[in-house]
Amino acid sequence: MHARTDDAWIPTVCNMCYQHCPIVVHRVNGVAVKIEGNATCPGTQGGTCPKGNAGLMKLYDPHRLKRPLKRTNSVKGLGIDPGWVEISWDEAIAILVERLRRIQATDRRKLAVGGFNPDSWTWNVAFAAAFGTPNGGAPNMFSAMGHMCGPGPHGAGQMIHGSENTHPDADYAKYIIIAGGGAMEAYQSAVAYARLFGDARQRGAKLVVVDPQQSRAAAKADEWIPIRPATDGAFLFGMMYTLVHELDRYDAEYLKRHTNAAYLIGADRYPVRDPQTGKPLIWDCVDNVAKTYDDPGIKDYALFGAYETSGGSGRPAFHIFKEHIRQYTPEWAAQISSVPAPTIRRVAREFGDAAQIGSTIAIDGVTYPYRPASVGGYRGLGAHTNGFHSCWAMEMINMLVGATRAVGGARAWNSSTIPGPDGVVTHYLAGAEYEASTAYPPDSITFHEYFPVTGTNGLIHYEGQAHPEKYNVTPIDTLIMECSNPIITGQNPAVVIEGLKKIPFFADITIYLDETAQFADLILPDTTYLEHWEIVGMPRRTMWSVEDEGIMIQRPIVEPLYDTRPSANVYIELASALGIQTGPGGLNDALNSLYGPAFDLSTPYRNAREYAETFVARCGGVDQELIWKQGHNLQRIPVPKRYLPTCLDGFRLPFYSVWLMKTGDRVRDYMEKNNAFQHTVFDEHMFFEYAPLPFWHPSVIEEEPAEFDLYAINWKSSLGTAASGTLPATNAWLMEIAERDPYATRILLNAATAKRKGLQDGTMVWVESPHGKIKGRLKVTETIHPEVIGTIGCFGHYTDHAVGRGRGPGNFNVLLGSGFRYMGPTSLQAETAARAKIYAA
Ligand SMILES: Nc1nc2c(c(=O)[nH]1)N[C@H]1C(S)=C(S)[C@@H](COP(=O)(O)OP(=O)(O)OC[C@H]3O[C@@H](n4cnc5c(=O)[nH]c(N)nc54)[C@H](O)[C@@H]3O)O[C@H]1N2
Ligand SMILES: Nc1nc2c(c(=O)[nH]1)N[C@H]1C(S)=C(S)[C@@H](COP(=O)(O)OP(=O)(O)OC[C@H]3O[C@@H](n4cnc5c(=O)[nH]c(N)nc54)[C@H](O)[C@@H]3O)O[C@H]1N2
Ligand code: SF4
Ligand SMILES: [Mo]
Repeated sequence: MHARTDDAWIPTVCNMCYQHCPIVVHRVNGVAVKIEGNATCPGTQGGTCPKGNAGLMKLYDPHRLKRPLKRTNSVKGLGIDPGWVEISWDEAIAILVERLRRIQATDRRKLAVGGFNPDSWTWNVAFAAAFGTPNGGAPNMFSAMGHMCGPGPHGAGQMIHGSENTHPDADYAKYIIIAGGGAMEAYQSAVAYARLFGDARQRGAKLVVVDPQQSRAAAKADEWIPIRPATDGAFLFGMMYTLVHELDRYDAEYLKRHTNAAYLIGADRYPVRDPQTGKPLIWDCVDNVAKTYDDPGIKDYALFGAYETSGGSGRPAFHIFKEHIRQYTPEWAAQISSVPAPTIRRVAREFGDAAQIGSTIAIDGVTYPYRPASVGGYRGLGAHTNGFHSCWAMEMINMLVGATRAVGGARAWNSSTIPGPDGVVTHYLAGAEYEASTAYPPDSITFHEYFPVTGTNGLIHYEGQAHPEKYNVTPIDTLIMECSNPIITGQNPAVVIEGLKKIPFFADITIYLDETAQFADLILPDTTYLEHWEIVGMPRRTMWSVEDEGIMIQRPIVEPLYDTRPSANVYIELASALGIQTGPGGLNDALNSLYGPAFDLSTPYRNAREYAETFVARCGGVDQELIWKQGHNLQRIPVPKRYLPTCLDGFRLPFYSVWLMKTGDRVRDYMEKNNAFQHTVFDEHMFFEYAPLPFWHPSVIEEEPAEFDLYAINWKSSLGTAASGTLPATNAWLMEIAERDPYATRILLNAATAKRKGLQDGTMVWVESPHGKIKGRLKVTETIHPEVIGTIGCFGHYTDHAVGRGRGPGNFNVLLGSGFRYMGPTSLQAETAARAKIYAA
């Protein structure tokens, strides 16, 4: 027995996924021995999920990289030995600096910086900005994260309420519909949501989960509604039909006052404007006259009718909406989604009743609108080619009953709304950025000029790099990518490999020699979150997805185990060597634009620790001591910032999206003016989603040949998947649990379907799509829709770094299509479901 010379519980922040739950880590004699939740966090109240708990196995993983590596074999390809040689950090940095100096002096666009490490992505964004390359703004550059994750939900959330995501206000909800979100496992903080949803149900709230498989959320819900993949939009339109056309149930007052639903729309689909002021007009149905939308003398707004005004004739946007959804009856929706029409009608009625339209609630002595019903969802709803419109339909139904930003209704990830034109809120995707970046050929390989309604693309970068002539983009020379393994996590590995081979120089900041690292020229071994200093959380200082805001700081529990360096320190060192750390436009300046003024432009801070300490000193206010003591000063977002009417600052939500329509017109103009249709593979298809109202269109997978009679889907479990670390396959503890779980490493098929196909539980089967096939062991179950084959998580690793190598059902993503056709035409959202068949192996 050794004496305990060191025995401490140290507060820091989890990075086993991006939710950033505060944790405390027990260190004994220099060894981290236990991770627990940090009880001082209002959202998590001291919980962690299984992944958070298993973080020690990441720190002490024997497969971790131990020092920098240089490639000696210039030929890159699958199964080709890179010929790694160990080098010193000095040499590694010198190689990179030399290369970056050359790019700095010639064409700065030739550098791309990306990847997504939830801890430290702000560093690569800031570094790219300071370097002056347009190929870095999206934090997801060249990673899988960009397109496989949330461009559908993010685009729709941004457009409607200025926030990347929408989720139920579980604190006050009475009726929650989750359509395609792994609530309590993945969607929002698993830890906080398990508690919040549990509490809500104990209060009597009803939880309805719409999902092709009986997720853990569905298992804990009052009702599970199995749905055909990629058809949630139809289900939601069917509900809206019932609410509007059958029940006459919608929040007219909310629509009039908090949205632009009463704005008069002309035959050209744009608002009818007052000739004098140029402001949109509404029809005052008491005075029977047109008034500008902001006229303080409005007595009441017309939502229906046709009106002649001095600015032309028009109908209220809501009238147009009602006519538009007349086609979407529950019977129609049932045929598409497989959810029976009576179920759609019943859920719509329950939802409409639960919304308590017209009711109010007093919190802290202030009265707020109370609409305790909402629909939330994430990748299941959005990660399809039609996902942007499905997520938009979710936003519409929430607005329809007055729930968006109301107490008990649909909450936003962040509380910032940006005032836009015509009294309507806008968001960071709109405006100046797009107007400015209209060079042709495009300056960037982000495809931002072609697809302004997305902050996160991904795979299309690889296609642009592999085939620049098809897209008329300038290929890059050097990629610095961090914490990403797109060969496993990307939509289709073949495309990623093709693109990677065409990148002349690729520096990978990683902790494993994973599949993607095999294509690197330089490997910079990172520290894990338990070995470094970092300012974490969204720049706006909220946790990613619990309604807590404040400052969170990671600090090392142990010194870096090997000859590894925190990625932040690499960026700092590079910036310093390149002369872009200080001064206007430098790294410090770029960090200030993300975090608010914290850093002196003239100070050459030496490392991430100095940045973290400066940040706390400048931005921590009276809480500095508290932040150091408990690792954070998180508080619930104050009530007035969360809810209507105060949260909108007098602006309205776009029930009718003029912005999207206008953006479509602008893109078309840009393409036509530049003859881009002649120069690129793009065609009319890229415009069809730009409309003022969402509409139903099937996913591209419905065009696959009929022999692929089933659907294949994949989801994240509480044991892992990706972002970050492709768990459980890279974590010994999680892998051990996964293998004991009867579902986690299997191919799931409904019992009736298995019987029809003569397939027995436990046998080996092939799942084949038009694009690829995987083999695995069958699990026959009642917990999945009869038309659906399911697999959980990311498997299919084939390099030594993953303990899960050769275990599990193979890489689901080989089943997915590739190319622009398999992405959302507006959002570039990857289609993550496939049509497939299943047969005995
Ligand atoms: N445990 C865990 N938590 C995580 C992560 C992780 O790797 N593991 N990663 C984080 C990241 S990066 C993200 S983006 C979030 C994602 O969080 P989620 O969006 O919750 O993640 P998924 O599991 O991909 O999908 C959610 C659900 O959608 C269902 N689904 C699939 N297709 C459809 C469909 O067409 N319609 C409907 N209605 N449902 C469908 C799946 O069965 C699954 O239950 O999680 C974050 N949190
Ligand atoms: N089949 C399937 N594919 C998916 C998903 C899914 O649910 N199923 N989810 C999609 C989603 S939502 C996302 S966001 C993406 C995420 O996909 P990626 O962006 O690829 O992220 P991860 O898989 O989390 O991490 C990949 C690599 O990061 C490295 N890594 C781990 N920890 C660290 C660290 O601390 N520092 C550094 N520098 N490197 C580290 C490891 O080498 C690991 O292989 O995957 C997408 N792909
Ligand atoms: S939800 Fe994510 S951040 Fe929170 S404990 Fe689990 S892995 Fe860590
Ligand atoms: Mo993600």
